[in-house]
Amino acid sequence: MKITGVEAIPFAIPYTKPLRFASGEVTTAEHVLVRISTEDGVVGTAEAPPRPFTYGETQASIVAVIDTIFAPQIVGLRLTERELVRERLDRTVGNPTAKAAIDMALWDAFGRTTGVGVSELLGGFTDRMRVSHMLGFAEPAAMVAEAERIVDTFGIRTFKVKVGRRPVTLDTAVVRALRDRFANDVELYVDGNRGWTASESLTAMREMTDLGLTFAEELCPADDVLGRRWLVDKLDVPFIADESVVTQADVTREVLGGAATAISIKTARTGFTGSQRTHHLAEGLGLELVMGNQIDGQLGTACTVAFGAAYARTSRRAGELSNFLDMSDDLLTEPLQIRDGELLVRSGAGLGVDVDPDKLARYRQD
Ligand code: MUC
Ligand code: MG
Repeated sequence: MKITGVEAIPFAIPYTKPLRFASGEVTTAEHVLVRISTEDGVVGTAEAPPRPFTYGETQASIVAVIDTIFAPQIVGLRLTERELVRERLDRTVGNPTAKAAIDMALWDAFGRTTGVGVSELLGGFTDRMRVSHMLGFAEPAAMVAEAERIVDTFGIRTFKVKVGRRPVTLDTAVVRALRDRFANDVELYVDGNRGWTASESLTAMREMTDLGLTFAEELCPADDVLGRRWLVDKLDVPFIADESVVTQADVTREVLGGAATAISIKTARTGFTGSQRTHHLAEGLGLELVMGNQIDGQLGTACTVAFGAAYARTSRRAGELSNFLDMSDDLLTEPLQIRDGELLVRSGAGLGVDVDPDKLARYRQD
């Protein structure tokens, strides 16, 4: 089970439709495929999605930190020495998605070595999750039409609506149009990606009180410390912390400080090992959890559903598992399929998915 190689391969696959939100936009999935090989000839894989507007990482920085710092630190360790891996990687601050992809590739390799699925290794609670779809910025009519297509084609009935534009009525009109169109047949929540101030957020949430929102996510920056506490105190729905809770210490700080009341777990930023820690912390604190999407490709989505389905608390709510639908292609030999609003965990050892070598050859950038 000894690690013999760590590769970081940049690849780029265009989106058919860009995703726009308050902190940025994505037009091409410029991700990094991480492959970990062992002395037994096993290869574990995961993907890192660079999000400079969220974590400061770029595709080039992820490749560089893995090639020059992380790979030399972990080659020679055993797959089971995850705590040692974590301790070594954490000597470098930041770089969450690079670290997470290494962690998840290790779990995939361990599952393949032992012949057990990662989701079973993590907790094995269920084999599926309901799916929540993220609606990026557009005019109200276009966002309603997109939601109709997603309901009709995939049976998805939970939507996270991107908000955070000015004036706030641009976005509240979208949410109202969705509620008018679907009545109570869909679940709706909003994510501001820090686009509004605390007072704009409260104005918007008051304007939407009759619309039955389930959650509000990261409407204003956590760094507006007192403003955010003031806002969260006034809301009557749980306030999800997403990009403000990269580490478990962040979760503790934001929740105990009154700046969040629920947590988004993204395997793309905390891997499986860190996501377990966040899950257990949230359980101890009695917080609701949502499995978030770091605008993942299919490999990243397979990781999210493997983790989310592993626990009761992460599979209770619909998970954000559908952004890959807007990509023009992907790397897997067998594409993920969302049916009747659900995504199944892949059976098979490890993550249960394989990268198609021809597709990787077509999209790799090195
Ligand atoms: C999300 O939940 O915020 C958009 C920006 C980002 O960091 O993640 C995505 C989705
Ligand atoms: Mg978010």
